[in-house]
Amino acid sequence: MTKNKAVLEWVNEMAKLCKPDHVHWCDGSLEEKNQLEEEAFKTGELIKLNQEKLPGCVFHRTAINDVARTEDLTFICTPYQEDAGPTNNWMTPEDAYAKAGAIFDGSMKGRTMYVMPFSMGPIGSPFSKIGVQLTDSIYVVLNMRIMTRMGKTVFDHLGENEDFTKCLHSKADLDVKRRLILHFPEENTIWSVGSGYGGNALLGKKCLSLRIASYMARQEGWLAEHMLIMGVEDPTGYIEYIAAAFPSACGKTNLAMLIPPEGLKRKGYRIWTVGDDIAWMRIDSDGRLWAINPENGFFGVAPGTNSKTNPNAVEMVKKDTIYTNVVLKPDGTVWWEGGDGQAPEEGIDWQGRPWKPSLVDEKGEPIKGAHPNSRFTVPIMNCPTISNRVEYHHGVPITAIIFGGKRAQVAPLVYESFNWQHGVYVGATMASERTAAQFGTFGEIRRDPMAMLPFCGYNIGDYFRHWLEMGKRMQKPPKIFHVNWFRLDEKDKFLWPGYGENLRVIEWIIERCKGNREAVETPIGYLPQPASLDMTGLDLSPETLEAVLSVNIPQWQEEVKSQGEFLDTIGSRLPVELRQEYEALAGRIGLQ
Ligand code: O2Y
Ligand code: MN
Repeated sequence: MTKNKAVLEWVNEMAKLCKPDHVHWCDGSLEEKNQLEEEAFKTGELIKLNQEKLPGCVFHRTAINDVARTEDLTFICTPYQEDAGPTNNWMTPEDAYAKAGAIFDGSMKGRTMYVMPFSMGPIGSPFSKIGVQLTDSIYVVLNMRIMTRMGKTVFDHLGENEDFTKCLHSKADLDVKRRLILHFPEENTIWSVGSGYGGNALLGKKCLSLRIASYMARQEGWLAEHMLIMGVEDPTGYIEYIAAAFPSACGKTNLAMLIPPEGLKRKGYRIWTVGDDIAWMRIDSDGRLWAINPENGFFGVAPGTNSKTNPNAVEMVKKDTIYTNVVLKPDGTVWWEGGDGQAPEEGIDWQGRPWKPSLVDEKGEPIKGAHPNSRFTVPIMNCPTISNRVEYHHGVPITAIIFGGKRAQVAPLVYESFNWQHGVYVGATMASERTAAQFGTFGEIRRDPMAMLPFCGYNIGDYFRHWLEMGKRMQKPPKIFHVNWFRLDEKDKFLWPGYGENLRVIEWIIERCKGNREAVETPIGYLPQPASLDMTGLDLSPETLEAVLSVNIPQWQEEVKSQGEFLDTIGSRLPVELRQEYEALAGRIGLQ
């Protein structure tokens, strides 16, 4: 399939280590997909779903100890710890290769090693990067086939070039004690062993497109970010594009596929989805920032996805979808908590056990049928709102960058930073409150700079420096905003209705970028005057709108103190400009 010497030598070397019975070079064809599915149906790795109701859909259950990314087992492997920085787990490359090598050794005996050439981004685009993943999991091959451009064309494009990311993956024995997700940015290499799921195993996603790509992006002068990209078509038919970073589990997929509320739909607004998770952004000759989505599919969370939260997602997962860890219904369809329709009277839960909605655990709590991190993997082309520019080699021009967190208090619905440097500070200090579903104390603040805390492949201080330098190189940088859809009132009720209504805020953001809307200057940035948000058709009292837009000074004094403590943890590579932004904010808020 390829004569590329570097590929052939590396595949040989890895095959010697993992000792598979067979090596299969993936061409990415439909016949190959069908064959692999048939094989996986026989072993039980996949279950064929009801093809009348869910054509082209299949179902998979992971091992019960393998249901999410494992940040504590994820490492950046560089000779010096300082280069991985204070926010990453670190190992020397020697230690990492030795530890993981011992687990990979013979891990594919009795199995087939699949060789998958893949492109992140349209094949041939100057934005795109090529990877080759080796894996012993058919489930992983079929997911990568959806999430990336995978197959022989990628090798044809690579030719003799040695510039590709070497991605080695084996499920091995799925023992969590023998699981490691290792990144070698200086060697353009990823080794992942002991997990068969999600971000741990689909190496084009978080491992390549964020951790390795963020390192490349710094070297090469671009940005690899944990951001959705969406086009907002205004009533004149003009489309502005925005990129938005939110920590995991903040509704990025829903926002990327938003359906305008009636009031704004009547005005003529439409949303076009470019991507829901990752943005690669470069400065073009027009001095603007242009973005592509390097992925080719969505790996979305099933629970909570329904016709109210995301009607487009409900539509797109009706065909050609891989479902993972949801409830299997007796009619060969699937269900999840927070999905459409009633829970089935009976079914099989994500662990393969008989399940019914009335089951409770020893504490009397309902037993969930679908795992909270259960997923659908679906081709981007299934999305009803897909942008016609997803295949454009230069992507889309970005007008605004939005940072957001899940904050019960403090952060108002929206504010605009004063300039690029202040915007970088806003992104660097953004935070979410931990929810009951996560590790740690409920309500505890987790700072998640640019939503990249688990994904930045190098020292976060250098990453902030890179953002500041990017701003200096752009003649027309995007404006930077912060949003918070999750503010609560004193009875713990959301002040803002969210979902489609968020377009009202996005409209204000875009109009601000065009210089068309008024704003109030506050110590934290520019906020909308309540009258400058279009509230047509939304029943929200003026008092509630005022509350969700309020800047509570005593709360902000505490917040700024906590931001300062976070900056102290970054160490000597924290850019002085961010310390200056802190001092300036502290002064404005009356802290000094
Ligand atoms: O749990 C996993 O392995 C998947 S995590 C994930 C998947 C799709 C998009 N974003 C994320 C994330 O954690 O940010
Ligand atoms: Mn994500």
